Amino acid sequence: MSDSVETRGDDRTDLIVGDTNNDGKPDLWASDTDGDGKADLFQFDTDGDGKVDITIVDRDQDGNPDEVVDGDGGHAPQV
Ligand SMILES: [Ca+2]
Ligand SMILES: [Ca+2]
Ligand SMILES: [Ca+2]
Repeated sequence: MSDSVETRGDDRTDLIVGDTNNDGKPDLWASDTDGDGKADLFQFDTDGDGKVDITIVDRDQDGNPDEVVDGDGGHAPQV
């Protein structure tokens, strides 16, 4: 179980979905949770199993992480 993190909003729009290791599966997400078009939730699948390993929340959207947790933080990407 991973800790759950609080995000700015309850919506989720994936602004960026990346496949950094080119295995055909997404492993990087930058998402907007409050509908203002700016990313405030960043997630990384570092071991390539399709599940998020690190979740970073930038709650004030200043570009600096405000909270970092292991796992998806209760915000698993929609596949
Ligand atoms: Ca946002
Ligand atoms: Ca993983
Ligand atoms: Ca911040």
